[in-house]
Amino acid sequence: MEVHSQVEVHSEVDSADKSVPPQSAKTARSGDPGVRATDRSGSDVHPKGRRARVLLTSVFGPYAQDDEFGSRAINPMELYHNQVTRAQGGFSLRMFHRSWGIMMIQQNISAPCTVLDFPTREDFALELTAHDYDIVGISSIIVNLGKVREMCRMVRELSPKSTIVVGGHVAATPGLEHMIDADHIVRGEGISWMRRYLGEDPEAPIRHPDIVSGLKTRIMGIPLMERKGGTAATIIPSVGCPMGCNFCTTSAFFGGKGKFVNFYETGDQLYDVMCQAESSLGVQTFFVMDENFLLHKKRAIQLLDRMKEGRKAWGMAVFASANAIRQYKVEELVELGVSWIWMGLESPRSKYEKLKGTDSHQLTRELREHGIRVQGSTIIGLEHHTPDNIREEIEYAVGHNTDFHQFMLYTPVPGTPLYQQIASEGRLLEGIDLADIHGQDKFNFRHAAISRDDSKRFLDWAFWRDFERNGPSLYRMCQTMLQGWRRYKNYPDLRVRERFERENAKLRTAYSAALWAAERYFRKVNEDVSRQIHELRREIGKEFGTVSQLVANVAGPVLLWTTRREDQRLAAGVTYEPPTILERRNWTPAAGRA
Ligand code: B12
Ligand code: SF4
Repeated sequence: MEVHSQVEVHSEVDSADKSVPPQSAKTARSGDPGVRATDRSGSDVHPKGRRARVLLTSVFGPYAQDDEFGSRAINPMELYHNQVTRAQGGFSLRMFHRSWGIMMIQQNISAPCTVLDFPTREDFALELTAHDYDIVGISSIIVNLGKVREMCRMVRELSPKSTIVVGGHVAATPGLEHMIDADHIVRGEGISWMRRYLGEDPEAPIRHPDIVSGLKTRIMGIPLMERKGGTAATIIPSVGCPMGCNFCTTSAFFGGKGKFVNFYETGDQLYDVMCQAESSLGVQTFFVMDENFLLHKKRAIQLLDRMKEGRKAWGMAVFASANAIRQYKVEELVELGVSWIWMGLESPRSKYEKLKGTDSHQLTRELREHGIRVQGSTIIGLEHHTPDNIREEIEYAVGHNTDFHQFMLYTPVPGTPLYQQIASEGRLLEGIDLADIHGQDKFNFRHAAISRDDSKRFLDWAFWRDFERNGPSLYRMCQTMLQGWRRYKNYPDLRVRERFERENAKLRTAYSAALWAAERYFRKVNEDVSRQIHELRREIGKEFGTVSQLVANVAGPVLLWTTRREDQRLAAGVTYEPPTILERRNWTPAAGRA
């Protein structure tokens, strides 16, 4: 097996039964909106069936730069620094996430399959020429369409016999078949599509891959050590969301209002998947990638029952809408291990169903008091926003004092009801490159009251104001953790005590040092935040005694120095890119023979 320069290679040779002949195509799983938009091969099943060699790849980098393929410096391949903590300088959380869609597909087909994640163009070219791939599957979202076009061109040139399949959210682009040279464009759920295409049973149970949720984490200028079990495992129970908010691409892509695709219907199934991740990855914490995990209460409660039976002190980061959260008592969430919730806080005046009847300020406060970190998500530039009311609305959002806050421009993205509506009103701006329609720069439509340039100014101001008023997210997280610790350290359920003990161990050590550094850092630039951090440090000292103070005094100055150095690096234009990763499955030397 070749090793590309700077490429991390993971390999697993799986003894899938190759003696079974290809089956005829079956109907998709219920709820599967997979659509074949173009089919130049004229066949539903690849002639080689499950013996076909498959390459699944994400689009090429580097990402955090402006280039002709659609990379944008403002749109790095990072969750937090892109959309959440980008104004927090050296305190911004830097982290990458793998392309889970293609990992899921790879795990659920029996054909020999390579996943190439975050390649450079050179890596991609090398892989195409090193092996005879029958199928090249490219995964992308809409902003990266220019890269898909280039990758299709490269496949035609370097591996002309390969069938090109394009999937992921990019498939929602109207007229995509005329923009790229692909054989199949797959809309919606991809596992069942690929299984069908390989002559496998599209309805077979879903096998979950082992996924470490984040990689190359860095904060305050320090890369965090990567050790087994140190990072949460990603679990993907379903895709889509039945709430169907008009702007929501994920919901629209998997069927829209009232629809979604479940990979695991029951809490029992989910429990088994989590046990598997626990034993293979050594984790106790899970990043549950489901747009609205708590909405499915029966499944969540069944999972809780199994966790109690199995004495699991697991922690869980979830996405959930306010209406879904309100179905539970907060103690129930705590017992379920929910330690972090990503919640939409669109606007007090918005009409989204999920927020109806909720005092989101009060809900946020309550969750934090119970040790649940809250990541709010607020949209800038809703229809009712004007230059006169938007500052007040941003203040309202920032006033939630969430641990993290994502801001995003109201953006009609192709494939959504909002896009159709704005298009039919003739309000889409012409000549905007798809690479710039991502919600972190400027409007792509004519807003009744806010200009395109002002949209960026307001968005930037929201990030800045949140940081100015509430301080670094790291500090807010520590605040929530301490509140949770105080409330639950003597809780009757041992699992809950164990989890809080585990999660809060860092408050005594690394976080104490980080807070020492943060307090000093802000003394000159934001006295108020510095005072708040000082107060928290005093409380932590009271709770954990001299150990935390000792660690803070020794390691704090180092962190202060690394944070300032990081600020300088960022000011000098340093950016971060994910590593290229190559993983093979069902791969034997014969399978890979060119
Ligand atoms: C993780 C994630 C990221 C990661 C990227 C990880 C990566 N390696 O690419 C990070 C955090 C970096 C990220 C960044 C961005 N993201 Co993002 N991200 C997600 C998120 C939360 C999860 C994706 C996921 O894994 N889902 C679970 C898997 C199983 O689903 P899936 O990827 O859709 O895959 C399924 C199908 O689509 C299909 N499929 C996928 N690939 C392929 C390939 C083939 C060949 C086939 C046949 C099928 C197929 O099969 C899969 C199984 O059913 C989604 C929201 C969501 N819930 O999906 C947003 C989402 C994909 N992101 C989105 C956006 C807009 C962005 C940003 C532009 C945001 C921004 N402005 O800040 C940036 C772009 C960065 C960049 N330079 O490219 C949008 C995409 C919108 C669109 N229509 O294109 C989404 C849907 C969020 C949203 N609702 O707005 N993102
Ligand atoms: S609740 Fe969230 S995930 Fe569901 S449709 Fe609305 S924005 Fe999308």
